[in-house]
Amino acid sequence: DEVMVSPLIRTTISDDRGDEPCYDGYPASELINKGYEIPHVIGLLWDKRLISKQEAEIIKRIMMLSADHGPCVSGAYATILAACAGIGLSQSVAAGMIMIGPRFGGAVTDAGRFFKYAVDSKMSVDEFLAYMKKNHGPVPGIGHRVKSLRNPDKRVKELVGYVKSLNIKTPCLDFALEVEKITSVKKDNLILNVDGTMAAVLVDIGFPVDSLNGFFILSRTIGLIGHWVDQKRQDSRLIRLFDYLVNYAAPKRREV
Ligand code: Q5B
Repeated sequence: DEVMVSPLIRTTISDDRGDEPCYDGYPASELINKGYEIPHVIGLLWDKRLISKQEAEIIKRIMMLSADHGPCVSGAYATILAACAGIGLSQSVAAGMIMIGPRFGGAVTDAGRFFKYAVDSKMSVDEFLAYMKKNHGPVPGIGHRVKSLRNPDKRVKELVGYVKSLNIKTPCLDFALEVEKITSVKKDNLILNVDGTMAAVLVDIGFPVDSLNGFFILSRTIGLIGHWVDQKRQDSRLIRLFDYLVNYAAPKRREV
């Protein structure tokens, strides 16, 4: 007798019940044999559409440019710290991943959301900045700890230059660049950063706002794995901060 069971979950992106997985209906083998690449898989699994060659090239460039930014940034540093404490690969990468948030790497979704909101509502840059200041605080996608007008971020210049060379409509990117013109005059490190640039470009090519942080998370995972393997290869020792790196502001030892 057949037993009716109501499904526990519903999926709309993939099916593994045949002899191979299908991503939004496309068999994995066909994708690899017909010249599709990782960005196409991202398009199918994150946005349920087979993206164009041009869109795939943009995504490939975004991923390559944001795969790593050295050992000093919050994510890589956390992974290195964990690796040196003898923690395994997945947990060390997770430690780095946990750092991806509103200040570091995880500003992509909100940058996309707010730039899109401004463009859709036909706000001027001044109106947008006033709105952000009143309602949300720092503008996601703007500002960098070390990059500035005097020390430009080549990744950003490269991506903007490439996307602009394609002669496609880029309303969000254009708006974000106008925002940068105003904020960077106030303070020269308030530039359009890598999160903000990725966000604007990805919104312009139609990716859903909620998927946007995924692009940084996915790309930076490549770097985080690299940092873990690098420490392992070097048989690195446990890291313990030196006292002189800490401002001990607790009260001096006293009697009870
Ligand atoms: N102020 C990124 O700030 C940072 C402002 C602002 C208005 C803003 C800050 C910020 C938005 C989040 C964002 C992604 C925390 C950055 C990344 C990937 C990375 C990382 C790497 C990689 C840096 C000093 C003064 C204050 C603030 C004002 C700052 N940002 N005002 N809008 N957006 N941005 N994150 O230097 O008057 O003095 O109180 O939160 O987009 O993560 O390489 O490192 O690839 O790994 O620490 O590139 O900009 O300065 O926060 O002390 O602020 O500037 O209100 O004003 P800082 P803060 P005041 S890309």
